[in-house]
This record gives sequence, C-alpha cells and structure tokens, in this order.
Amino acid sequence: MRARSAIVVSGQVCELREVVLRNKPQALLDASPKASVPVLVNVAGRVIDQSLDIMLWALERNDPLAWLRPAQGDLTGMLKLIGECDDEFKFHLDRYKYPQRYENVDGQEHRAEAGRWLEQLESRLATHRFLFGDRMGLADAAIAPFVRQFAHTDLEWFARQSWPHLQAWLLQWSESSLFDRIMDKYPPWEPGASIVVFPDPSSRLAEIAQ
Ligand SMILES: N[C@@H](CCC(=O)N[C@@H](CS)C(=O)NCC(=O)O)C(=O)O
Repeated sequence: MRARSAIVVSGQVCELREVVLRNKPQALLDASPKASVPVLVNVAGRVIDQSLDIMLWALERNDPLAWLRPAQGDLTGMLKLIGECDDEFKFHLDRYKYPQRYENVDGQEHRAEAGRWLEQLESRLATHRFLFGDRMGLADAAIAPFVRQFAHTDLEWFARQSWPHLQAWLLQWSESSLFDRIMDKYPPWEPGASIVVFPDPSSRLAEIAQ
C-alpha cells in the first residue's frame, strides 16, 4: 500500500504482479529470497524489497507533490518517525492484531503500548493537518497504512479514544482518491498471465493532489 501510493504520486508506471502470500510464485522467490511483499524490480534489474525503499526510489525519480520536502521539518525527521513506526509501533501492532501467533502475549497490553506511540502523532496533528506541516508527505503515506490496520483491529475501541486529530487524519486519508487507487484489487499473477499496468492508465494526478 505504501509502495503503491508513492508509485502513483510519482507517476511511475509498473507491471504489477499481485501475490497471494500462501502461494508465492517462484518468480518472487527468484527475485527476492526474503519473499516478503512488496518487491520492485526496476528496468536495470535492481531488486528493491523494502516498501520504504520503493517509496524513496519512486519519489527520487519524480516528486511532484514534494513528499520528500515537507512543509515543516525535513526528510531526516520524517525517516526517523517512519523508523519508529516500523520498529516500535509495528511490533506492538502485530501482537495486538494477532496475539495468537505469539507465545505469552496479551494483545491488550500491546494495544496500550501502540496507543502510547499514537499519542505523539495526535500531538503533531493537533497543530498541523499532516504529520510534517499542512501538506501530505512521505511520513503520512508511510505511516497511515499501519494506523489504519491498528484502527481496524477494533474500530469501536479506536473511535472511543480521544484522538480527534488522528481520527480525522486517518479518515481524510481513507476518503482520498489516492487511497481508492491504491486499494484496487487485482487477480493473483501466474506465469503467462497478461500484463497488468499499475497505476491504471486512467489515473489522473490532478485528482490525487486535492
Ligand atoms: N519491512 C518490510 C516488511 C514487508 C512484510 O512484512 N510484508 C509482509 C506482507 S505485508 C510479507 O510479505 N510477509 C511474508 C509472509 O507473510 O510470508 C517492508 O516494509 O517491505
């Protein structure tokens, strides 16, 4: 989702191969033995297998909405916050969402820990519409998918928390035209399948910029 958002915004055009994780195609394992998604193979054959690196690859090529140059702060600050999200917040999110996959884990404790991290997002969003100022940036696009997963684990509980700015930020993102584009569903790829172009060629950047 992260990677797709940056690909759409930067205007890169890719061949998309949808992967079902319980049935990973050999072509994925050949490209990246780590076998997690997303993986991007560029035209020179470089394999990029971290979603944040795919975002940076796309935006370094073309960044028309200045996602790498936030209205407040800088790229280093955004990368630091994204790093916290990927390490600390994601650790607790996984254990809140799937406590049964871990030994001796209390999902509610991890929800509370993850919630503490969200408090700082709430404070940031109390002063600006987005995490680094009044324009959407890399940090918003990289972090929102995980906050959405957290919210959807128990939507009623999430709605009861006094995080009005965070809730409004998440709603705004999930109602955006960019969100619609990146949530499009595709059939799983298999060898010999016809090429699927992403983003859909009818995509219009002007809509997304709103
Ligand atoms: N740090 C990686 C994490 C990627 C990751 O964990 N992807 C999950 C799906 S969202 C996955 O592919 N897991 C492998 C599996 O379940 O077999 C990134 O951001 O790209």
